[in-house]
Amino acid sequence: MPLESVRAVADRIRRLEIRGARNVAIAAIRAMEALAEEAKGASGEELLKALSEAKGILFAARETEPLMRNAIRWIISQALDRGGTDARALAEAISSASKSFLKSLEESKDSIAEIGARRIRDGFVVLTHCHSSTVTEILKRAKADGKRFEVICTETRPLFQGRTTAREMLEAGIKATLIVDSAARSFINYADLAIVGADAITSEGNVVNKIGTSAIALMAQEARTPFYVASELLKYDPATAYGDYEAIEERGPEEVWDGAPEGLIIRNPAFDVTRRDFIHGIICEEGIISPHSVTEVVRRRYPWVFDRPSP
Ligand code: RI2
Repeated sequence: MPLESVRAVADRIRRLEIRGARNVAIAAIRAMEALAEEAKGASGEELLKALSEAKGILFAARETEPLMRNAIRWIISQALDRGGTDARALAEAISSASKSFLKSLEESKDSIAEIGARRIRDGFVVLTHCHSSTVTEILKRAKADGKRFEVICTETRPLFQGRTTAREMLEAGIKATLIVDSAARSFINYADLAIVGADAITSEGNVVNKIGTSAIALMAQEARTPFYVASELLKYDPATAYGDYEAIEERGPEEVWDGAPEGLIIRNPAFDVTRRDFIHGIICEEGIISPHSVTEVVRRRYPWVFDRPSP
């Protein structure tokens, strides 16, 4: 099977045309649905081989994407359980598992928005970093609930995703201020709350998010500004429970300085790790939980996550 849809989506993820952990996972799930469609006429053996290849291609697109990996693993395990080796049954199982995963992602987003919006009070200033669709959903829900508040967005070098957040806020009728990343320390004192998204949550309750997040968490601690992370529990990476470190994607130097002098070393990690001690709470579909309890909560709610993952 040619796997065209899967390759095309993986390319778009790699080039950051699709970004944000949720959007990446959704696009990958849709690619699996497309694969099931394309499988008409293929044998069970061909489809099983294609599934394994598709998984490899999608996993390799970006490395710090446990939500996508959990989703793909779950869909494949459902397909194998329900479809066996029959091509048609396998394709149907992939398609229905994909739909049900997408539905549960929507439900989680809705719960997180409802719970997170309650943390925002009238008159609040909320600081956020980068662009997280989970965070913007909370802010839009708070606005829909009639809260009056404003948002400070860091621009988020080098790719300026903060501009996306700022634009989205304006479109939602929310007052927004954009600052350069290095102004965060000057503005954290005006903030009543900081909320950021997550790309990955480790077994120790540490959070991997866009580079610069951990500095903001430190500042928030010093300024006594509560710092929250908004995330689906399925951004939990089970591999960290088995001893692996979460991989931190390092991107190309041209994103930082295109045309830099030859010989200059440029480092461009996409993410950093915020220790759990700096996080007031993780706003997730289960409620607001302590990062210390995340492994127990995931184990109770999504026990399959801990099925020893194939690499
Ligand atoms: P949602 C983004 O990473 C940001 O780090 C953001 O906080 C996180 O994904 C989660 O986004 P990137 O893909 O899943 O822009 O909340 O590198 O949309």
